[in-house]
Amino acid sequence: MKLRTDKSADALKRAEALMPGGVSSPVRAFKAVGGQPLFIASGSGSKIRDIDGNSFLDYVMSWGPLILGHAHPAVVEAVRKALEGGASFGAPTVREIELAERVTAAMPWIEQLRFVNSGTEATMSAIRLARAATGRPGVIKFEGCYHGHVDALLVKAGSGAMTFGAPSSPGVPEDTVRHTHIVPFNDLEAVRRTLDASASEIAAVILEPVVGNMGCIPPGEGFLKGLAELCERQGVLLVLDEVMTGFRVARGGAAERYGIRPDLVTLGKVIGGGLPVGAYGGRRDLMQLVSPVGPVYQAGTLSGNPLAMAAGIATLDLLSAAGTYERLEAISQQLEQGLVNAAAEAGVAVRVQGVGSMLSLFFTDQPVTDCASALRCDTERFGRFFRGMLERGVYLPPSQFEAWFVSLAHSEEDIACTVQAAREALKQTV
Ligand code: HOZ
Repeated sequence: MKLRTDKSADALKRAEALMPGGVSSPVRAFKAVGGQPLFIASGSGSKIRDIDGNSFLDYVMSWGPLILGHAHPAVVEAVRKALEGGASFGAPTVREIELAERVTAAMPWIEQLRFVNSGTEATMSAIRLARAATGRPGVIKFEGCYHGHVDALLVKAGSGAMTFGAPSSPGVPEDTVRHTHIVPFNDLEAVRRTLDASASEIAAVILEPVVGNMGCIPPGEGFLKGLAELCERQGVLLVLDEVMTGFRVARGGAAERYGIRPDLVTLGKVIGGGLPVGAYGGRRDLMQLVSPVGPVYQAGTLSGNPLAMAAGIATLDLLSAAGTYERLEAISQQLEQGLVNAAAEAGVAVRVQGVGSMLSLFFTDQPVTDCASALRCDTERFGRFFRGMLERGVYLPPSQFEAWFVSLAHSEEDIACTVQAAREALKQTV
């Protein structure tokens, strides 16, 4: 299908004059895949429509939050009701309690939490808290994991930083990252060596338990449990960044799925149902150090925003229905298997990797287990595939190093259309 792009092209010119790259977040600019970004007008269920009137099956899903699909009626109604009662007060509201109750019921290792406005704020605050609690400055971070654009964590980072080949950003002073120790993902020995050498200076190990920001990379067998044991032995806090995986790979996130108990957890995306939100929480004794109970300062004008709380409550309530995650898992499996078959038919070597309703199709014939193996993928080919899918009405994340997200709104028919599109688009990449 030939896409109409005149209106998006005009919008891009206007946007570029006003905003770097014409976008509010780098990967959206399509620079890694060629072509120009499309300006989206609306979304409903599994589909989005751009301002030129093209319609797409969406697997970006706002980068993860929209697990129910676009504009779910229950979320729309909850937000409408909240907005009619006032958009923000900068004072406590009962909705914060209601969302906190739902989160802590699903993730009992979160004994207390604090709402913030984004995943970046959540990880930044969790690291500050871990440092304060242990009195140590060091943090172990994994190469290719992305925890938002927090200075101390913007080293060998995934997501847009990896997509644009600037994994460690200028503007982050050397001194700020002096205490950030980088190890390869899935490499327990490297963590052990780092801890053996400097445990007394390490406050925390932070990671995406299932990586979504170098494409989807699952933890190897025993990796998370091994990590939890190492942390416990060395008195180092385990911080799970579940911004992407929380309420996504299981109701209780990756901690539930892999049976581990983190000290601190960061959340975002799904718990805000598509509105800006973040949260960090965990052991009560640690959270009691947060201001105003303790001395660790952190605050925010729009934190616990009523609209975000309302969208989150409506979303988590729908997710608690019996069979929800089984259905998500089944439809995602269907997509993964369909993509594997399509690639085999097209004679293209790919790896399809997924956990729950997150997945990636990597242009490589080798397993992708860490940053080094992700970087060996053929990104040019991914760009051709991306453009071929777009022409066929499928909107994928515009980078090899981002995860696709399946929602409860995706039907079996949507998956069949996607697989058919992939069959054709993969052949074009040869
Ligand atoms: N870095 C985000 C996903 N990993 C993308 C944010 C966005 O462009 O919205």
